[in-house]
Amino acid sequence: QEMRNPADARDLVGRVAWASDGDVNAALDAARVWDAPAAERAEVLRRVADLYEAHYGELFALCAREAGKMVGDSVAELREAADFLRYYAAHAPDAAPVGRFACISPWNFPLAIFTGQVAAALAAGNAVLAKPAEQSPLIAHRAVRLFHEAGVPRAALQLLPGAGEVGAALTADPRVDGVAFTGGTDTARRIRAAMADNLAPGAPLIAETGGLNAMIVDSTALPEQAVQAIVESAFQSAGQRCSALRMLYVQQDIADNLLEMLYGAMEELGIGDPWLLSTDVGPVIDEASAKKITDHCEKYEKRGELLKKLSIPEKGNFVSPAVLRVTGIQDLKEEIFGPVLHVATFDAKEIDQVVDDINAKGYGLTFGVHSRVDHRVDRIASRIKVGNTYVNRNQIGAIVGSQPFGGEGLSGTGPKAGGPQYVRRFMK
Ligand code: UN1
Repeated sequence: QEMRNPADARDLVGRVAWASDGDVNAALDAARVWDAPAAERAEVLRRVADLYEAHYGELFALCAREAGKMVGDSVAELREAADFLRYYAAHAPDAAPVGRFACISPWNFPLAIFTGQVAAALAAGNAVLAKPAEQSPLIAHRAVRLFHEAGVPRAALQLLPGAGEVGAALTADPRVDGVAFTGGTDTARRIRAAMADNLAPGAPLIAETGGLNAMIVDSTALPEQAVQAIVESAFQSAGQRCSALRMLYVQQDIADNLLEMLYGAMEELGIGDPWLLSTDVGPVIDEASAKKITDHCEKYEKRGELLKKLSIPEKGNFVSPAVLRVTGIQDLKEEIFGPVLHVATFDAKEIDQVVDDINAKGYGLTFGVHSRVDHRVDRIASRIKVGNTYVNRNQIGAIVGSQPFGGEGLSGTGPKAGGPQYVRRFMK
């Protein structure tokens, strides 16, 4: 299978052979838990972090060429991956591991989340079967080579690149003892069902899934700060983060001014080749994704509810960052994984109702609030049901160790990644 650059299909990044059923079977037979002492495992994981940092140029290039990541995002990606390695190394327990762990990771953080799952499972001494997203196997392959170079035994970490079939084969095989998964809520449900049918009762599933993340901006918010936070939360990484802002509520008294300022800020975004330092918004991951996002926006445009759209390069999987008008979060049927922001206004008296509407969707990943009234912030934050609440800042880019990341409800099982409970879930 050829892997091509999402910004420019002429750029052939590399080739990958998918794992067959026979490969999955052989890997499960060969898998052995990593029975080195905890201190030694921790030492090796810290060495992986050092190797990642030493190979930064190559990893940035793979992030850009295989996953369409702009330079700032690639730097954050490597930073987070190294942080996960060192943080979980610091939590490596002298206790029995669960056993064979399947780690199924997404393309939107092809190094960071891939590394986070694998590092936690290895810190606890598990045998890992790593299945990266089919859109980003080359980065995962380079990462696994660096794990092995640092001293992780080959039988403790095996790479199984492939599409859904490989994940399905792993999660339905009784030789697997636990699963870590980041991706869509529907896939998580299928994994849970397959595990219930085939794995030992009590096999852990650690799932981090989607969200319909909202932000509330009230009339006391500092507009310049709110606008910067909105632009970053909705459009950075081309909106391809499960933490990204999808649904903005602006108090109607300030809406006209705030939205005018937002459209002006959007005009300043550089959209294009992620390898250029001038680029703020790169392509989306593939054609199928671009089509789904574009179709969604066209539906709103036909109804006269497209408020703002930017122009984009003609070639490559680019979609226009856009702002769409809705009456509220109840209008959103599903997570649109791209640079698309839905906006509604609210009257000051309705603020509790807005929070109830957000909670009623059943997701619970990130939430943002901009206000200079402390008691209002406290009331909203205490009523909203999400994993991560951000006040007067953007709502993406959780920092390992200080901002454990993860949701509740339809957004995930916990424990939070980059938090003190995470590695425990990989222990028996
Ligand atoms: C995801 O997009 O799959 O805080 C979750 C953040 C990241 C999100 C990761 N840790 O933006």
